[in-house]
Amino acid sequence: MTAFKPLVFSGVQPTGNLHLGNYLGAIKKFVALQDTSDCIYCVVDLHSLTAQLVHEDLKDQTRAITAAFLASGIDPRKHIVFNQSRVMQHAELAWIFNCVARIGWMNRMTQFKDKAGKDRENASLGLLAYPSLMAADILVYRATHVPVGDDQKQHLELTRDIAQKFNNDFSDRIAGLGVGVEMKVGEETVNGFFPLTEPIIGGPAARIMSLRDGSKKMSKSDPSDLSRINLTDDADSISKKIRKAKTDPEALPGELDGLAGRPEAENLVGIYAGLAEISKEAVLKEFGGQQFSVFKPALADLAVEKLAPVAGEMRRISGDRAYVDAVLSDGGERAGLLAEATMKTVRDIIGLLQG
Ligand code: AQP
Repeated sequence: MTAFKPLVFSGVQPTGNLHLGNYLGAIKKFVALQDTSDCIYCVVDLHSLTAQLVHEDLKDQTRAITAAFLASGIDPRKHIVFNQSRVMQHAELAWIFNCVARIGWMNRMTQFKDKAGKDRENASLGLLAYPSLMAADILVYRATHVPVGDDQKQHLELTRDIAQKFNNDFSDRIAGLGVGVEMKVGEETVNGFFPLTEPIIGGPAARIMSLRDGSKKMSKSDPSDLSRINLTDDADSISKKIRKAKTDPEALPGELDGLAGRPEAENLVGIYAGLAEISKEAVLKEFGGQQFSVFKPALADLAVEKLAPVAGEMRRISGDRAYVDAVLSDGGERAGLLAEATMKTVRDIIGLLQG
């Protein structure tokens, strides 16, 4: 039985300063996966248009995210790093997926509901169709694994739904052209052109929450800078933000159960665990019974120790704009070849008249 070749794909939007949530929830995983898989990492600039259509500095923000990838340790020679808009096949496949996916599926997305707010009728069509473009980003490479934070879980389920519907709708043509790959869906073995991509989510830092409100995720678009630790923050800012982070008056518990109903405490413990690459249980073993007056300085020291080298590298790499642009251009060319190979077959499957 042939199988899909394992391939990792993920993306980050150039919508502002990267924060600790992006770093622990996504980028650190990108770096770790490089040792075991072929990886494609993309700055998803077309996606960012759903947040803000007119950008003063979209090019520089795209370069800044690229610099963060490289500074964190992603190797652009062994893997592929590029920005989405260079490879037009993403948008082409997204259009096809717009015709495969159902409006009801999009309407159910919690990210759409959150971002559209009360005035949904006035939200852009792009915001509604965001998950369809995300599915295209992944499936134009027939990627099998996607490392993301927990907030993207629903979008990845939708990516699987789109792949499955495409495979079903075109099953005869896929079989006729002999371009299907066998895969397991539950108990059944089915033949499809697109893989049912697996999310890679998990660990203690899959969803880092705001430092000001343990019920909201840490986000680039939160108006309060105190809510997040930016990858570009200096040591003083990191320490100040952790010192001011909202907590409760109790000491840290010795066991995980003791964090129930204490979202801010749980968040800080998760951040420590993510940075130290240990479990939350191990953090509580060390700090159980201690007050935040002891835990917060230890967390601040750890955050500075882990983030300062990344921030320094980011500054150095950002200073070499020609290098960053060359990485994106080279990555775009390599990604474009892979994407075009997929699209040639997709056009055949659909029956579009080709040159
Ligand atoms: N708080 C978080 N905890 C863990 N992972 C997170 N991610 C984002 N926030 C957290 C993960 O980071 C990757 C890139 O995210 P993105 O920039 O493409 O999109 P986003 O999820 O919309 O990020 P933000 O920071 O919340 O931006 P805004 O404020 O613009 O919406 C993804 O893998 C994401 O899961």
